[in-house]
Amino acid sequence: MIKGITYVRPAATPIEFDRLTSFFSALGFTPGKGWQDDSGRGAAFLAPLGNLEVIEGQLPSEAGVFIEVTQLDAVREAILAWFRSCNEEPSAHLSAIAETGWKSRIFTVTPAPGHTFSFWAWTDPLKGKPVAVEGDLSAEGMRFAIVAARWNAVITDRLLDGALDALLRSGAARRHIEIVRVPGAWEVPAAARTIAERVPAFGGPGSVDAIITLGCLIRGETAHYEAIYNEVARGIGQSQQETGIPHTFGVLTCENLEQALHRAGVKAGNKGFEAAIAAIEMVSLRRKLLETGFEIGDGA
Ligand code: DLZ
Repeated sequence: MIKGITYVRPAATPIEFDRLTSFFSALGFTPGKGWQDDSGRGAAFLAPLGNLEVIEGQLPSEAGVFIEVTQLDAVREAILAWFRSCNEEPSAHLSAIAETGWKSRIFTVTPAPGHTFSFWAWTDPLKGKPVAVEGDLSAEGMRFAIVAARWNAVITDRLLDGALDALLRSGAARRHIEIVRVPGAWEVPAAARTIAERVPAFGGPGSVDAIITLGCLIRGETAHYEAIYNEVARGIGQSQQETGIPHTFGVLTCENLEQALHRAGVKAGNKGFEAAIAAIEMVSLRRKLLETGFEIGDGA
């Protein structure tokens, strides 16, 4: 199961480390989980998407790292401001913006010797499509509850692991994630509903922004499988609709254990991870939709 790409930049000295971390912090990257031990230290900067691209032919620039952004001019301005804050003349280290051959614009910057990065943006990022309001994938400052069934724990533990991985790597703080275990999928809706009704709007403390529900029902091993499944889905949906708190659905319904293992990340995607990412997106989307003064076409 491929989960993500980490591109490591070795900093030759502590000064170079501080310089590069200051540079990326100034550009608005979501900070990831850093580390420090006897062998050294690391600082992580998260991006919502990553991919590994193999190119035959000429590279678009000498930089080994291409960072896609949505507002190229604003990013370049932020880099200029960063150089100014270091009392340095940027011109030797920062190229002008140029057109590429793939309907985009690009510039290259070398914030420290030997560390060159290209920033680029599509000229028409929507490619003619209408602007949509969408949630972002940063979980910083968000609070979550994960309600996970214990029944079929070999599966639900993996779903829980995937959900935690997604939340923590997207910037959520561990202290902002409440994990609730219930006996089986049947109990998931009641626990989710209790948590959802704790929000201040319902007069209770301990509010969360979203609830991630996890469970695993296996047809071959579950009497009244359809009846249980329908009731679990209905209960979770009803809790979401009646409280307004986003609930994401990570309750697997599988024919057999092998299928459940596949959906829990043994071969491909982990549905717990997906449910957590959906929760982050829905919290962000909900905040945007509730914002006053949003104008259709704003698209920010
Ligand atoms: C009883 C039962 C059965 C047969 N199968 C499952 C299952 O596949 N997945 C699951 O999460 N829970 C199962 N349960 C337990 C019920 O969900 C519930 O916990 C018990 O009936 C107690 O109310």
